[in-house]
Amino acid sequence: AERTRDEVELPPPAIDNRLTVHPLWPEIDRISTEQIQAAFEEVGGENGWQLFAEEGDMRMYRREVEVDGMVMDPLKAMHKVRGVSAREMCHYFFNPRYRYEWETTLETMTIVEQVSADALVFHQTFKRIWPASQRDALFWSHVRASRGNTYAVTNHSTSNPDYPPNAGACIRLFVTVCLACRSSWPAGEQPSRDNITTSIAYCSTVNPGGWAPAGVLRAVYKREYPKFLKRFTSYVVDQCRGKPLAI
Ligand code: 16C
Repeated sequence: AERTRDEVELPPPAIDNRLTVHPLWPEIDRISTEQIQAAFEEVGGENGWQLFAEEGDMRMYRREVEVDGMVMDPLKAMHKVRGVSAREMCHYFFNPRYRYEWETTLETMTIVEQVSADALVFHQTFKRIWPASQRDALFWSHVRASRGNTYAVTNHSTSNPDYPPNAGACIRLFVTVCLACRSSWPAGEQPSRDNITTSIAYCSTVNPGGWAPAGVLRAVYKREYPKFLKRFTSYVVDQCRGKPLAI
C-alpha cells in the first residue's frame, strides 16, 4: 500500500543513532525520562496543586512558586481526546512544520540544530507581554515512544554560543515542558478513530528569566494555557480527520 508523506514522517518509534552519540544525549535522556514519569503522576491535593481551569475533560492545576519575587508556577494539565492517537498528538507538537498553525504565543521560530529525526534545537521569540520586555528561548525538543502506547515530547532549555542570552532586545526565559500522551481502546478490539481515546498530561515550568509583574504573568498564563491546550488538541483532531489512524 502507498504510504502518505505524513505517515512516513510520524515520530520514529526507535531511538535514532545520531541522537545517542550527541553531547546533549545524556541530558536529553535523563530529563525526558524524569518528565514522562512525573507527567502521569496524579495531582493529589496534598502536593499543593490548585485547580485553576476546567472545561469538559480538561483540568489545569498550578502550584504557586516564587523565587526572588519571580513567578515560576509549575503547571500541570490533564485532558482526554477521542479519535486521535498519542503518536499523532506528539507528531504535531514536535514537528516544526505545523507550529505556527497552533502556537499563538510565537513571534519567530528558528531550527538551530537538527540533532536527529527525534531531536531538534529551537530558538523562539514570543509575543511581548506588556509591560515586561520581550522574551526568547533556546531549547532542545525530543520525541519518544515508551511502553504502553505512550508517546511524549520533552522540551528543555539549553545554551548555544551562536545564540547568547540577553544579547538583543529579548530577555532569555527558561522552560521545561512535557507533553505525554497515552492511547487506549476497548480490550479485544482493533484501535480505530471510532474507539481510541488519548489521555494527555502536559507539564510546564517557565522561569521568566528576569523581572515581570507577578499579577500580569499569572493573569496571562491562566488565559493562555487553556487556550493553547484547547486549540492544539482540536488542531490535531482536524488534521487527522479522514487520514488512516497512526498508532
Ligand atoms: O508548550 C508549548 N509550546 C511549545 C512550542 O512552542 C514549547 C514552548 C514553550 C515556551 C513557553 C513559554 C511561553 C512564554 C510566552 C510568553 C508570551 C506569551 C504571549 C501571550 C500573548 C499576548 O514548549 C505551549 C506553550 C503555551 C504557553 C502559554 C503561555 C504561558 C505563559 C507563561 C509565562 C511566561 C513568562 C513570560 C515573562 C514575560
